[in-house]
Amino acid sequence: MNQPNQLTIPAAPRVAVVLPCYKVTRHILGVIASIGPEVSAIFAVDDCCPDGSGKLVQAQCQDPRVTVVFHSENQGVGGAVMSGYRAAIEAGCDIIVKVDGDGQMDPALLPDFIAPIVSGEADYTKGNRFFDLEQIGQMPPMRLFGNAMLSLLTKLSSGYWNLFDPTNGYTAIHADAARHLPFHKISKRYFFETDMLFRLNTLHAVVVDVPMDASYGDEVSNLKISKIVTEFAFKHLRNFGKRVFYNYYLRNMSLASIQAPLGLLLFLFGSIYGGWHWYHSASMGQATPAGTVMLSALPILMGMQLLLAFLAQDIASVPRRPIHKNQRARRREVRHA
Ligand SMILES: Nc1nc2c(ncn2[C@@H]2O[C@H](COP(=O)(O)OP(=O)(O)OP(=O)(O)O)[C@@H](O)[C@H]2O)c(=O)[nH]1
Ligand SMILES: [Mg+2]
Repeated sequence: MNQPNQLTIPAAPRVAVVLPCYKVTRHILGVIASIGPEVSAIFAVDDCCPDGSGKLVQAQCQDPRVTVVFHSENQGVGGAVMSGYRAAIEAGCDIIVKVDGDGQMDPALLPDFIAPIVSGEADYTKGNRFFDLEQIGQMPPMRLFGNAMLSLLTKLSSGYWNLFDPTNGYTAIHADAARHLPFHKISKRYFFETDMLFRLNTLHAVVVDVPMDASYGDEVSNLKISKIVTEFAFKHLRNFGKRVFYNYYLRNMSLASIQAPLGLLLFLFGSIYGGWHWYHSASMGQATPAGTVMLSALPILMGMQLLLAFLAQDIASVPRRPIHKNQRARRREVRHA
């Protein structure tokens, strides 16, 4: 029988949980109590909570894994998560999972989020509530529609065409990827999860969806869709522009770098030229000359084809090689040492 070589047995990764806490006094102790032994450190980040969630944890939680981090001013969920990431990186943790402090995320699912990172398949994992068709049927139609639209926008702005449910906040990240994130630039409030995806794409990190159950209980959502719609649209557009510039002009040039501007130009020219002539001929009651029709139809068709070709190339360039050094690479390093 083969004796296992001691050096080739991977050291268990140190897993940390970050708990953003804001008005969660009713849930936080229960959430901490249900975090399993696979986790070695817990960072509860009190986001200047008016109800004293952090003080409550310090006073009533005996779990030795818990550290409470306090914010002197409220920063929003993103700000709280990033403080947690910093603390976990400083403590030498390998994988950092974010679980909400309000009890909406079941810590029993933690292993599902960690596994793809440990096996070297992903740098970042996030929940996706849209795998189970039975469950999708039970969701409110408006929520389904809103999520589909948001997902499409996020695919364009983040470059992760393989992901769905972009605002899902149940996530895990490898510390090697977290270390390279520009924390000061990431949106701290509702756009946080989406902006994270854009930032991860600029690092070429691999992101994988983890199927999970949706639970719509009696929680009152703080998200006012009407208020954030214009803000989201603007931020998506900005991220899309940045991403195209970084990926297709600044860091790399490819056929797509020509397809996008040429396609856009032809499409716009054909539409405006054709539209104007159409309006003119219609109001004069004349037939448009065949040459004018050709001059507008051809650029529209060519432009569309070029834009589709650009999208096809963009979809094909979703990052597939993890950036973190996985356990296998570490093992090789140990063996060569
Ligand atoms: N609302 C809010 N939550 C914060 C803030 N800072 C940290 N959090 C924490 O971030 C997590 C997510 O916030 P929620 O308001 O529950 O957001 P959500 O779960 O996406 O939305 P809901 O469906 O309304 O629960 C919770 O654990 C909060 O405690 C903040 O400034 N405002
Ligand atoms: Mg919540």
